Amino acid sequence: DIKGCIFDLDGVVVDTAKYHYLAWKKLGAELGFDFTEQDNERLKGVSRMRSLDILLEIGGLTISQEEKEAAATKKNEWYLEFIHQMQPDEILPGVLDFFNQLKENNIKIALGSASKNAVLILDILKIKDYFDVIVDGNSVSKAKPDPEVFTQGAEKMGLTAAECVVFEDAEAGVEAAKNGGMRCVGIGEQEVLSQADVVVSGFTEFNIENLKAL
Ligand code: B16
Ligand code: MG
Repeated sequence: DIKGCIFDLDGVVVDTAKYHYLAWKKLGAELGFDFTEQDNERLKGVSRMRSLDILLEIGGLTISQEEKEAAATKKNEWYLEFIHQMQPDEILPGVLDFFNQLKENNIKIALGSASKNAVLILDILKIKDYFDVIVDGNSVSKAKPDPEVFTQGAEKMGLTAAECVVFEDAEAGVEAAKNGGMRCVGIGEQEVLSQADVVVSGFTEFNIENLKAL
């Protein structure tokens, strides 16, 4: 029986990728190179420092550790300016409906995100109270596809991996769920997320009956 659902944040609950993109693009411009929306695809689900390494690789730049820390801090400050302007109506379609169905069925809700800003984002979207457990970039040491973020989520809910279902939009996130022995619903495209047990375009296509049938 499914007793808990673990949600990735960016790309599953809300599209913060567009704000990450604008902030990385600004940093790239400052460093003297262009950063495209296509480049940004490579940063989805990836930690902040690893994202910076990818950005620098795209720009063909090498900088010191100290400069990297400063650049990442700057990017995050720009990102936070966008985040603070977000509105609850930016929650992706069908998400709140699905959360309410889970509550009615006594299924626990956890967050499993790589973001260090996750709690702030849930606060701004006014949905923090839905979550029984929050695991984010501040509590994990190993990045997806390592299953740590999801296994911590299951443990904190007091559940086994087999009792949990993960919702993920990134390939590495789907891999992380499978590495943790969990069922996984991919949010996005079948070709990219083929390791997931089922792939849907979003929560307008997925309800509690679909969950029970997994
Ligand atoms: P921060 P997720 C990830 O969120 C984003 O997809 C990724 O682009 C970002 O670099 C990462 O969070 C870290 O975010 O800079 O806020 O710590 O998909 O794991 O919810
Ligand atoms: Mg994601």
